This record gives sequence, structure tokens and C-alpha cells, in this order.
Amino acid sequence: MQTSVIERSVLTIAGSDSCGGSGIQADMNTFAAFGVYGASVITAVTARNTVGIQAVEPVSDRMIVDQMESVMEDLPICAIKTGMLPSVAGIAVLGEILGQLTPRIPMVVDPVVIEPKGKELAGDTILEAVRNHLFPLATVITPNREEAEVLTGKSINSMEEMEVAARKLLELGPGAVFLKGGQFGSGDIIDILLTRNELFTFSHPAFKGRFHGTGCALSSAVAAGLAMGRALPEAVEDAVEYVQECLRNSLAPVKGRVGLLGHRTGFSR
Ligand code: PXL
Repeated sequence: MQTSVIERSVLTIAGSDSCGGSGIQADMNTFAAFGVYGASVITAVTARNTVGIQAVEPVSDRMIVDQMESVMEDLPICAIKTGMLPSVAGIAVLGEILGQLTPRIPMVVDPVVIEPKGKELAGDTILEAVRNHLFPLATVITPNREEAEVLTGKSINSMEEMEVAARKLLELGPGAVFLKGGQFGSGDIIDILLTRNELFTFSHPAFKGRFHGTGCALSSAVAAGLAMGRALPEAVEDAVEYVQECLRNSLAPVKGRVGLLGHRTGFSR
């Protein structure tokens, strides 16, 4: 038996999803697919399935801090991703800890507000706290179109408006904005990555139906790429391709109408 020393790992700070489709479970599956060791700080526990969310219980702020300390003291964390964060006070405390770690450690902030079918996972005050405490520390933020609309207070109905929204979000302090899900008309879905000096676009076919956990997998895949030393545009490109691969391998749930991502290990480009 061979034991090699762990050189790189990636940390997710997010909620647990009991059905395994999103949250911590999607993040860990994604890290495994990219071949990067994953650690997790659990911020909330959800009782949910593909039909809906039955219950949510936040983890205490103290326990979030304890988990952070345990992980950071031991593992070589090379990138961090944040997802569902349930309390304003917890976000402020996390902001202080993460302020000591970034920008040395790149961080992907997924401002989880609304899951695709429109159910709110985080209220406005949470979003405001994420915007104030975490956006300025982020290497990249990864809102979907609905989240960008909430964050900017403007609806997005065209590619031009996608770009305007991305520019507005960049002013909130992150190093870059990856704005997902521009689909105006029946064509491909266009995502845009706006860095401080460049704009990249990524287009991919739209899959029929609704899927659970695409945002979590995407932001985790970006974090995995950054942990492995990939430049942001390449990490984003790989992440888009990874989620496409998961969608091609998707699984139909028994009762719900939302598909589950088919994570596979050994993803490489
Ligand atoms: O997809 C957003 C998300 C993030 N984290 C948890 C979730 C969900 C969506 O349901 O349950 C724990």
C-alpha cells in the first residue's frame, strides 16, 4: 500500500443536500471527478429531494468557525468555493477568516439565491451580506441570470443586458464575474466571463428539462481548476465542459421532475 503526501486540496463551504444533487455532495463529486482532494465546511443541512425542499437547519456560526479552523490547520487548501450560507452573522465571521486567506488562496463565490425552479434558498439580507463581505474577496463570482437580476435590481433580457449586469457586478469588488445562463430565443446558452480587462463568452447547447445542482458543480469545477493552477478562463472553460458531460450522463429521479447530474470520475481535457 502506498501513501503519498497530499499536495493540493480544495475546500467547499456550503450546505448539505440530502438527495446528493447539489450543495456539498455535488461539490465533493466534482472535486473527485477533477482528481483533487476535497474538504468541506457544512453551513446548513437541508432535507430535500428532487421534488422540493422539505426542511433547512442552519449549522451554528461557532461550528462553522470550528470546521474552518480544523480544515485550515491541517490541509493544503489551494482554492475555496462558497455556496449556500444561511446566516448574516455567519457570513460576517466567515468574511473575516476568508479575508486572511484570500487572495493567496483563490476563492469562487457562488451567490446561491434561487435554484432554477425559482425557490429561494437565501433571503435578501443573506445576499446583501454575501455581496458586502465575500464579493470583494472573490477571485470570481458565479451568479446565474436570476441571481444577477436580484443583485443588480434589473431584469436581463438580452446579451447586451447580460454584459451590463456583469460590469455592474464587477464594480462590487470581485476579480471577475462569470454570469451564466444567457438564453434569449431558442439557440444555445451563452455564459460570459468578465475579468478586469477581458470578456470571454462560452456557448453550449441547452439540455431539455430542468436539472438539479448545475450551479454547484460549475462553481466547484472552477475551484478545482484554480486549485490545480489553471488560469481562470481555462478553469471556466473546463468547468462548462464538465457540467455538459454531467448533463449528457444525467439521471432521472423516481418522483421529482428535476434531473440529477451524472458525475463521473476521471474527467480530463
Ligand atoms: O443549487 C443551489 C443549492 C445549493 N446548496 C444546497 C441546495 C441547493 C439547491 O437546492 O439544496 C444545499
